[in-house]
Amino acid sequence: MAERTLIIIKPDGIQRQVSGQIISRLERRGFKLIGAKFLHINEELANELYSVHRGKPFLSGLVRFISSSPSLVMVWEADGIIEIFRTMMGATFGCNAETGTIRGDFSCGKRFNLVHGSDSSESARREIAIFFRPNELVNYDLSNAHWIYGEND
Ligand code: IDP
Ligand code: MG
Repeated sequence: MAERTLIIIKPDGIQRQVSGQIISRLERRGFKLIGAKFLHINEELANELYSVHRGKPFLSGLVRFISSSPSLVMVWEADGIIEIFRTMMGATFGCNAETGTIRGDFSCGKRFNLVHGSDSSESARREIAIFFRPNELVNYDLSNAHWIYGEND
Protein backbone atom coordinates (compact mmCIF):
# COMPACT_ATOMS: atom_id res chain seq x y z
CA MET A 1 0.00 0.00 0.00
CA ALA A 2 1.22 3.47 -0.82
CA GLU A 3 2.13 5.75 2.06
CA ARG A 4 -0.56 7.82 3.78
CA THR A 5 -0.40 11.15 5.54
CA LEU A 6 -2.75 13.42 7.45
CA ILE A 7 -3.13 16.80 5.82
CA ILE A 8 -5.16 19.53 7.52
CA ILE A 9 -6.18 22.83 6.03
CA LYS A 10 -6.15 24.85 9.23
CA PRO A 11 -8.67 27.55 10.25
CA ASP A 12 -6.73 30.33 8.48
CA GLY A 13 -6.85 28.40 5.18
CA ILE A 14 -10.61 27.94 5.46
CA GLN A 15 -11.28 31.53 6.53
CA ARG A 16 -9.04 32.90 3.79
CA GLN A 17 -10.87 30.67 1.29
CA VAL A 18 -7.79 29.11 -0.26
CA SER A 19 -8.65 25.41 0.31
CA GLY A 20 -9.30 24.88 -3.39
CA GLN A 21 -5.93 26.30 -4.31
CA ILE A 22 -4.20 24.06 -1.77
CA ILE A 23 -6.12 20.95 -2.85
CA SER A 24 -5.27 21.74 -6.48
CA ARG A 25 -1.59 21.41 -5.62
CA LEU A 26 -2.18 17.99 -4.06
CA GLU A 27 -4.15 16.76 -7.08
CA ARG A 28 -1.64 18.23 -9.51
CA ARG A 29 1.15 16.33 -7.77
CA GLY A 30 -0.77 13.08 -8.29
CA PHE A 31 -1.75 12.41 -4.68
CA LYS A 32 -4.88 10.33 -4.08
CA LEU A 33 -7.55 11.54 -1.65
CA ILE A 34 -8.80 8.71 0.53
CA GLY A 35 -10.59 10.49 3.38
CA ALA A 36 -11.93 13.91 4.28
CA LYS A 37 -13.85 15.58 7.10
CA PHE A 38 -14.80 19.19 7.54
CA LEU A 39 -15.06 19.86 11.24
CA HIS A 40 -14.48 22.24 14.06
CA ILE A 41 -11.54 20.63 15.90
CA ASN A 42 -12.26 21.06 19.60
CA GLU A 43 -9.62 21.69 22.26
CA GLU A 44 -9.52 18.05 23.29
CA LEU A 45 -8.79 16.85 19.74
CA ALA A 46 -6.28 19.67 19.21
CA ASN A 47 -4.42 18.64 22.37
CA GLU A 48 -4.37 15.05 21.15
CA LEU A 49 -3.13 16.01 17.69
CA TYR A 50 -0.37 18.13 19.17
CA SER A 51 0.45 15.89 22.15
CA VAL A 52 4.10 15.78 20.99
CA HIS A 53 4.30 19.49 21.82
CA ARG A 54 3.15 19.06 25.43
CA GLY A 55 5.15 21.39 27.66
CA LYS A 56 6.22 23.72 24.85
CA PRO A 57 5.46 27.43 25.30
CA PHE A 58 3.52 27.71 22.03
CA LEU A 59 1.12 24.81 22.70
CA SER A 60 -1.71 26.78 24.33
CA GLY A 61 -1.73 29.38 21.54
CA LEU A 62 -1.59 26.63 18.93
CA VAL A 63 -4.56 24.81 20.48
CA ARG A 64 -6.49 28.11 20.64
CA PHE A 65 -5.77 28.72 16.94
CA ILE A 66 -6.69 25.22 15.76
CA SER A 67 -9.92 25.17 17.77
CA SER A 68 -10.95 28.70 16.78
CA SER A 69 -12.80 27.87 13.54
CA PRO A 70 -13.38 24.83 11.26
CA SER A 71 -10.64 22.87 9.50
CA LEU A 72 -10.59 20.45 6.59
CA VAL A 73 -8.97 17.21 7.75
CA MET A 74 -7.87 14.83 5.01
CA VAL A 75 -5.92 11.66 4.36
CA TRP A 76 -3.98 11.51 1.11
CA GLU A 77 -1.97 8.65 -0.33
CA ALA A 78 1.06 8.41 -2.63
CA ASP A 79 4.46 6.75 -2.66
CA GLY A 80 6.69 8.85 -0.41
CA ILE A 81 3.92 11.34 0.33
CA ILE A 82 5.06 12.23 3.86
CA GLU A 83 8.38 13.65 2.76
CA ILE A 84 7.04 15.11 -0.48
CA PHE A 85 4.26 16.96 1.31
CA ARG A 86 6.60 18.27 4.03
CA THR A 87 8.65 19.80 1.20
CA MET A 88 5.50 21.18 -0.45
CA MET A 89 4.40 22.79 2.85
CA GLY A 90 7.69 24.58 3.43
CA ALA A 91 9.25 25.69 6.71
CA THR A 92 7.00 25.95 9.77
CA PHE A 93 6.74 29.75 9.74
CA GLY A 94 5.50 31.44 6.59
CA CYS A 95 8.07 34.19 7.14
CA ASN A 96 10.84 31.59 6.68
CA ALA A 97 9.17 29.36 4.07
CA GLU A 98 10.55 29.32 0.56
CA THR A 99 8.49 30.85 -2.21
CA GLY A 100 6.93 28.01 -4.18
CA THR A 101 5.88 26.14 -1.06
CA ILE A 102 2.32 26.37 0.28
CA ARG A 103 3.34 28.29 3.37
CA GLY A 104 5.79 30.40 1.38
CA ASP A 105 3.16 31.31 -1.21
CA PHE A 106 0.18 31.88 1.07
CA SER A 107 1.59 33.19 4.34
CA CYS A 108 4.19 35.46 5.87
CA GLY A 109 3.53 35.09 9.61
CA LYS A 110 4.33 32.43 12.17
CA ARG A 111 1.64 30.28 13.80
CA PHE A 112 -0.96 30.92 11.12
CA ASN A 113 0.61 28.72 8.44
CA LEU A 114 -2.40 27.16 6.68
CA VAL A 115 -1.50 23.48 6.63
CA HIS A 116 -0.54 20.55 8.79
CA GLY A 117 1.27 17.49 7.44
CA SER A 118 2.43 14.43 9.40
CA ASP A 119 6.19 14.32 9.87
CA SER A 120 6.81 10.52 9.89
CA SER A 121 4.95 7.28 9.20
CA GLU A 122 4.54 6.75 12.94
CA SER A 123 3.03 10.25 13.35
CA ALA A 124 0.80 9.68 10.32
CA ARG A 125 -0.61 6.46 11.76
CA ARG A 126 -1.25 8.09 15.12
CA GLU A 127 -2.74 11.29 13.71
CA ILE A 128 -4.98 9.55 11.14
CA ALA A 129 -6.44 7.38 13.94
CA ILE A 130 -7.42 10.52 15.89
CA PHE A 131 -9.80 11.63 13.13
CA PHE A 132 -10.76 8.56 11.10
CA ARG A 133 -12.01 5.05 11.76
CA PRO A 134 -10.48 2.54 9.31
CA ASN A 135 -13.78 2.14 7.42
CA GLU A 136 -13.91 5.91 6.79
CA LEU A 137 -10.85 5.67 4.53
CA VAL A 138 -11.95 4.86 1.01
CA ASN A 139 -10.13 2.30 -1.09
CA TYR A 140 -10.29 2.77 -4.83
CA ASP A 141 -8.03 2.87 -7.87
CA LEU A 142 -7.00 6.19 -9.28
CA SER A 143 -7.59 5.70 -12.99
CA ASN A 144 -4.49 7.65 -14.00
CA ALA A 145 -2.09 6.01 -11.51
CA HIS A 146 -0.14 4.38 -14.34
CA TRP A 147 0.46 7.77 -15.92
CA ILE A 148 1.62 9.24 -12.61
CA TYR A 149 4.12 6.56 -11.59
CA GLY A 150 5.02 5.25 -15.07
CA GLU A 151 7.37 2.37 -15.61
CA ASN A 152 10.70 2.38 -13.86
CA ASP A 153 12.34 -0.71 -15.36
P1 IDP B 1 5.06 21.85 11.58
O1 IDP B 1 3.60 22.22 11.44
O2 IDP B 1 5.91 22.51 10.54
O3 IDP B 1 5.29 20.36 11.69
P2 IDP B 1 5.52 21.94 14.46
O4 IDP B 1 6.84 22.23 15.09
O5 IDP B 1 4.99 20.55 14.52
O6 IDP B 1 5.55 22.50 12.96
O7 IDP B 1 4.47 22.92 15.18
C1 IDP B 1 3.07 22.72 15.02
C2 IDP B 1 2.40 24.05 14.74
O8 IDP B 1 2.54 24.89 15.87
C3 IDP B 1 3.03 24.84 13.60
O9 IDP B 1 2.54 24.44 12.33
C4 IDP B 1 2.63 26.25 13.95
O10 IDP B 1 1.26 26.50 13.58
C5 IDP B 1 2.70 26.23 15.46
N1 IDP B 1 4.01 26.68 16.00
C6 IDP B 1 5.17 25.99 16.03
N2 IDP B 1 6.16 26.67 16.65
C7 IDP B 1 5.59 27.81 17.04
C8 IDP B 1 6.10 28.97 17.74
O11 IDP B 1 7.27 29.05 18.14
N3 IDP B 1 5.22 29.98 17.92
C9 IDP B 1 3.92 29.92 17.51
N4 IDP B 1 3.41 28.86 16.87
C10 IDP B 1 4.22 27.83 16.63
MG1 MG C 1 4.61 19.01 13.17
